[in-house]
Amino acid sequence: MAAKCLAFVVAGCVAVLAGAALPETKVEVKKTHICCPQCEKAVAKVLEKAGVKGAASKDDGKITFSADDDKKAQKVLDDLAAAGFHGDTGNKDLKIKDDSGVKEGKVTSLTLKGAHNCCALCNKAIKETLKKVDGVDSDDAKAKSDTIIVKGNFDGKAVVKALNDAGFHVATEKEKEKPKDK
Ligand SMILES: [Cu+2]
Repeated sequence: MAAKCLAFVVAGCVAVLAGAALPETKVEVKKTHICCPQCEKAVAKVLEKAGVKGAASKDDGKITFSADDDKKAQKVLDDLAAAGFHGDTGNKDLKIKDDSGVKEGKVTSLTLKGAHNCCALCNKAIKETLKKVDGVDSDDAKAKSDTIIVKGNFDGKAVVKALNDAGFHVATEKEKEKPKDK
């Protein structure tokens, strides 16, 4: 009986040690735009390419994954952003970067690239988001096209923020021309 108890304690210790020996960074990205199985698949592709385990769910708009360490986790977040997904990690250090390159101030036209827009539902969400921004008159967002030209008289930053808040990561044309370090 005593030996059996000891065995349990030892097994418990081994399990704890094994867990500690494999540090990993778990990330939960909330408020992303995941509206359909195609969106889920797009995220799964990014995670698979990065070599991390995780998933996206259209039910709660969350992307969850675990990486070996913070550095790797940040790289995955950068990859998700490059694929057009934006979201909130609730973490100041590990987050989807504010790298749109948009300038402060009013503009009459703004070309944005990189948004995840895989289907009519995505497109509808983008259009509805843009419509709500002060001074936006029109946009040419189309499903399956990642370029959006927004027209009107509006604050470019407000447009980018609205899209980010809706779960879409975008960048101004200039920013996208920079070579990506992969
Ligand atoms: Cu879609």
